[in-house]
Amino acid sequence: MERKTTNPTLNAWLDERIALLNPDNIVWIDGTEEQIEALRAEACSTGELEKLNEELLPDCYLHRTAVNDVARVEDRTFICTPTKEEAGPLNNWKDPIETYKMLDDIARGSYKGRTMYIIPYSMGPVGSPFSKIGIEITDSIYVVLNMVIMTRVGDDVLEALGDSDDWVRGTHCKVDIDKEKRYICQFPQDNAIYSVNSGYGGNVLLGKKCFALRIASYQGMKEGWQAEHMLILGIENPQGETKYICAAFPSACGKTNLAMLIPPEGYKKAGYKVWCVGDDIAWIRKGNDGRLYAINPENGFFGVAPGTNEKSNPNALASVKRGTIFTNVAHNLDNNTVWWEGLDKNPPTNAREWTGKPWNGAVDTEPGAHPNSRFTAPAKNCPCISPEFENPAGVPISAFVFGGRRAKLAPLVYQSRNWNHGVFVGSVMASETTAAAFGAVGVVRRDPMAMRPFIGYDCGTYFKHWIEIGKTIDPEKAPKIFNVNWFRKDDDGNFMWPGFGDNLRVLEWIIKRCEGKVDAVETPIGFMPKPEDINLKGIEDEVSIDSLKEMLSVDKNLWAEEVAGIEEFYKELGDTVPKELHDCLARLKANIE
Ligand code: GTP
Ligand code: SPV
Ligand code: MN
Repeated sequence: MERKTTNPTLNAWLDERIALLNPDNIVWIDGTEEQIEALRAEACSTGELEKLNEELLPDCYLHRTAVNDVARVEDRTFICTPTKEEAGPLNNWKDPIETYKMLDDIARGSYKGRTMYIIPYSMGPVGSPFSKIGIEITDSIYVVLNMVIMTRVGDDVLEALGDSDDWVRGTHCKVDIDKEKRYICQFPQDNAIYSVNSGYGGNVLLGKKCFALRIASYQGMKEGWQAEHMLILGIENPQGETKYICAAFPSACGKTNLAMLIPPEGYKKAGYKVWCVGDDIAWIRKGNDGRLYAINPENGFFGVAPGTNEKSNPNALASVKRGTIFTNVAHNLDNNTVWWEGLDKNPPTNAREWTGKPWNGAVDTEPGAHPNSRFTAPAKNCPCISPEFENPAGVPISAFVFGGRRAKLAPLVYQSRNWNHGVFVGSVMASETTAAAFGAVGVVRRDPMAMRPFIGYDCGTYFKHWIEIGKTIDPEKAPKIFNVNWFRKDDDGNFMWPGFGDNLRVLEWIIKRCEGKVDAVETPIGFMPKPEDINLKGIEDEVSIDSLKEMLSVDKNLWAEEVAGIEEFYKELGDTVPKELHDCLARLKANIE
């Protein structure tokens, strides 16, 4: 093999991997346009990609995964630590030694007749003190082309790595896309990831959930920083000052939409602007001034396609107009473009649905796009990408916001009393499940900090890490912590809150709270807005003041049930749940009674 680096641990690992996987060819990905263009052409020649209309969607491609391989597989995702306790009760656990052996047996010889691509990538701007380097080997051009969009790839990454041993080993093998032998395994103590028998997004773009959340959350716990499933956005007020918010919502619960929101008319006129720093993952650490700073370790968006339209998220739509890979959407054969449910009211009549079968767009047949169909778009395409996107020092965080899909119970917004109570609020999050992972959709489950499938170690210890971080920040400088719920439904099952751009109305209250510019009402669960402090100008027809009052009410009977649910959850998590959180739970229980 061609040696591209003197790095001894990298060279030794590659030698060992090559001997095991037995590729016909080996290609180092250098990230140059010529190399990428050649790979696109090759993928088109084999049908792995289809080139879309060059005028309407320049440099855009369509990819279909196997029908059985369309989402993350949480039941086949494992944290492999020497003891089961280290992985904790929410993770599937396997013994590392046995698991390496099992995976090697599955992967052995599987690159025969194929090419091994070696992808050196950086999570975070190359050279930033926040950033970390990974090497992913894969036999999938689709993975290479997605990683090139989602991360920083190329020779400068190898240069930045030098001879260091601080890099994440990632092995991906398509094998036969056999779902019975599909495994997504993380080895936090070894900085290693091993993914076999899948070709879908979160299972195989190893920089994303596997590294930037599962491995990185463990690294953060050891090294004193945080890796979170959070968007990062900046809100610029009419005076030109920008405040940054990090928000954690579970998969397919609105991060991309919030991160790119367009202010309602009145706000736009007044001069408000929203800037997107990130839509899925935040790496957070304390800066020299004692405040918390966040970077987005990614370089693109792997966003949910269905529901994205000119009204809900025009910035996302603009982002996917060029250089984008679409996965599992419908293919409009009349003009060689793409379509998904909720794009517009005109489904193509001469089309193929996401599996490739002919489709006439009739709404009473099967959907055209898979509910978890996605776009992979470069961050630089986004019209509202923040000028701070590449800032190696990150952006200062004013507020953390937690939220999920709750048809009942959770109010539109409330604020925690202090840091520890905020950690409690995040720890008890619950949300209805979505199509982003295999399994039933719409079932309420506990999803602490939107990290349930992504914490690379024990959940109670992760809460402890949050509490410890709080102790190191001056309370004056600590982000304030909030909870929101855009998904409250009325008795007829309609969403009560218009959501999307109008969510800025709630963020405005949050920012005002951070600046000490607005009062709040103390309730049993925390601080809530006075209804008149949520600006409804322009949406009075959609949201009556009575409806808003209902969204801001605390139903003690429902909350008593919730307390029982939380007690059960904490019991499941065991004795690593910190005392500070048990104290918050006791206080909530007393407040409700
Ligand atoms: P992942 O990429 O899976 O982590 O998801 P995400 O959190 O970025 O979710 P995304 O923004 O893609 O939203 C997923 C779905 O939620 C889309 O179908 C949206 O239409 C819907 N959604 C987003 N924001 C809102 C909102 O404010 N109100 C309502 N009712 N639906 C929303
Ligand atoms: C999620 O499921 O939270 C995603 C998509 O962001 S995936 O990369 O597939 O995990
Ligand atoms: Mn996500």
